[in-house]
Amino acid sequence: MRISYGQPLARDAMAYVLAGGRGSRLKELTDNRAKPAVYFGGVSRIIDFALSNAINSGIRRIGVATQYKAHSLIRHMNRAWNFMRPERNESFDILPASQRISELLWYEGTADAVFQNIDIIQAHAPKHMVILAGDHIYKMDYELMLQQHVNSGADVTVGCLVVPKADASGFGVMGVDEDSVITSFVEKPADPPTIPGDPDHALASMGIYVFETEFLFDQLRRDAATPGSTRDFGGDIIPYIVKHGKAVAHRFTDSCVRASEQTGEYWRDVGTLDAYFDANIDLTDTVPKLNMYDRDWPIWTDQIIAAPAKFVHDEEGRRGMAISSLISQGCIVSGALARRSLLFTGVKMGSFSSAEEAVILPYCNIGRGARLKRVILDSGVRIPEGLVVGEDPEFDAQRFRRTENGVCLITKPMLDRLT
Ligand code: ADQ
Ligand code: ADP
Repeated sequence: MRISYGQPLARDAMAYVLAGGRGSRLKELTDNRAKPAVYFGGVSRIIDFALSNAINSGIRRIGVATQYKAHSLIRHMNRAWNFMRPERNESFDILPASQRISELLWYEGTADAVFQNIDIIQAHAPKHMVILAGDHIYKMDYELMLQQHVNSGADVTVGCLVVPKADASGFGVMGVDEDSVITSFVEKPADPPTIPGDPDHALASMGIYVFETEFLFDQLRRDAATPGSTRDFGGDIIPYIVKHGKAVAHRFTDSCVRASEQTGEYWRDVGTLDAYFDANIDLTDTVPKLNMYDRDWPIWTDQIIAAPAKFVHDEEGRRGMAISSLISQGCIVSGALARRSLLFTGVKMGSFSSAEEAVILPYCNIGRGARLKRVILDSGVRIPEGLVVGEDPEFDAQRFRRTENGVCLITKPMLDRLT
């Protein structure tokens, strides 16, 4: 249940989602689509989490900056997120890097991806800007972060969470005082400073920020005129404000639990194939840490209308079954077995085939007798009859993308090379 604190600040805010990055550690999964467009959890795409959080927090003005291979991302947002009405002072702008400032320049860094669209943001006149990353899986009530921002009198409020020291060098890492004022900020340090009294953990930036709009614009203009700037929030804007102004940390724990029925903290980067695989397969647990069935905090998405998932006996009388699995619309499991697996829209499994710990993206076809274990199948993949993956590491590594944890990513070009 949400707690109301009077006039919501979210109504006068704009969420600005940075969705231009490739996510190169997802390897061939992001060969043709940006990381925010990667499918997650049976029906969603990664960006649906940030966008749903914005809508569920009460924000009604949204901009999304896209750059890298944005085709399926843009198509998805047009289908799923184009319900805002200008009559109600709502807006949804997709902002591809379109060389608005100079015909020679794409978005240089994340700050530039906002700077180049200042005029578009100004037209919507938001009081606050909530800058978000489009590539994380979590539920969070940004209204609470906005309230802290206003109450603390900060120039910028930075969302943060506690991470193990071993993981911290991939983040912006901060030090804070007893009032949560950020006293130091280092972007992706090789040797991350840890939390005083806790040498195993560091306080990491989630890459999400709240600013008063005019202050943000001033900072972006200043940064644009600074020689040598990489035009990045984590690399330039935030460290500058920490040094010259007042930056305050907002703990994720303070606004995640209230966001929904879900108990406990859940935030995942899913930036590597192993992290992506684990986060998906975790959803098949009896009580997963991420509640996707939460009506208080729904994760909106685009779903094509398809026939119900169907489980059939095949002609030889073998049962089609799914155990501890998420099966989407349009799937047919015929005389086959899915266990601890996710079948996204329109997947077909033929007789005597099996999938165990498999993340199967839309419109894949699993041929008769194929056996798949610990796999990620990219969308539209057709697994030939009798193919066995997950039983012979050498065979798998020669043909597919096999990770350290023994997860195999299989894409169409890999299968084309096989035949
Ligand atoms: P990174 O995770 O390295 O660090 P970064 O590459 O800056 O993230 O991308 C942040 C977001 O912006 C992503 O959602 C990405 O898709 C998008 N993006 C990247 N380049 C873009 C561009 N040119 N145009 C539009 N969008 C773009 C950041 C912070 C760290 C923080 C981590 C948390 O810099 O301080 O700890 O996020 O994940
Ligand atoms: P992405 O490019 O992010 O994977 P797309 O929406 O472009 O997402 O499509 C994913 C895959 O699904 C493609 O391989 C496409 O050929 C296939 N596909 C999409 N719609 C259908 C459909 N109605 N029937 C069969 N295959 C489809």
